[in-house]
Amino acid sequence: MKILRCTIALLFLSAQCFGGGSMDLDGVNDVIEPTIGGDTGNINTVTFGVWLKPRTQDDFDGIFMTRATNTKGLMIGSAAGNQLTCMWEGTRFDMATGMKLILNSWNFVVFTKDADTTKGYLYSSTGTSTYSDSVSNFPNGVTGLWHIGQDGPDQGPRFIDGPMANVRFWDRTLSADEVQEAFMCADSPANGLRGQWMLWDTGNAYDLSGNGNHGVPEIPPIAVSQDGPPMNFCNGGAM
Ligand SMILES: [Ca+2]
Repeated sequence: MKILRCTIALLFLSAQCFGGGSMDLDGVNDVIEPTIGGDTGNINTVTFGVWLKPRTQDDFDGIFMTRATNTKGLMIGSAAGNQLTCMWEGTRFDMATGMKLILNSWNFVVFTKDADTTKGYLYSSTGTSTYSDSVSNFPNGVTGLWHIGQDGPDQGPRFIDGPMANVRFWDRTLSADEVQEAFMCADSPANGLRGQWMLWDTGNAYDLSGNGNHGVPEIPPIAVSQDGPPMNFCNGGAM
């Protein structure tokens, strides 16, 4: 019975990670908007994770952002050459993380934040890179409207251009080992996950975390693509 349960769990995880592709954001007006509910608002540690395959990238293209209280979230920052950043309480948009997305190729990005530390992880076709510093501050809440694929409303052409999949949001800082597990789809669904949008469901972006933070395309429809994170990422396969 134990073995059967394990098999079912593994099948479920496998299907969760690589079941169906992505939403192919057009870089013009495609943005998906989940609202993070009140019960998930008052947390002081966070982890964000996302798969994306950009065709282009520019300063301030928003990956997973809110402006509900202060501007915060994942974005392509303004440090030289479009470096990835985890913007926080209106600051850190110009962090020199040294991490840059590879165009036209799948990238897995994770940032963690707590009161003392900001850490970044990038898995791409050119290898794995990490970032860490001791500049941080407590989140001032994460409740409210978030934007998958744009900096925020009325922020000009700050849209992601290309496929995105499996946007995840945790209420704690994942360790480096746990980030590796998330990359390999070996992590448990019940590990502090507060939002998970696979983005391969037609027309909508359902939150699979169980917290009901479903996303809505602001201007539907957004194209659903079969181009998803490649199978060979799973189980540590070569990129
Ligand atoms: Ca569109």
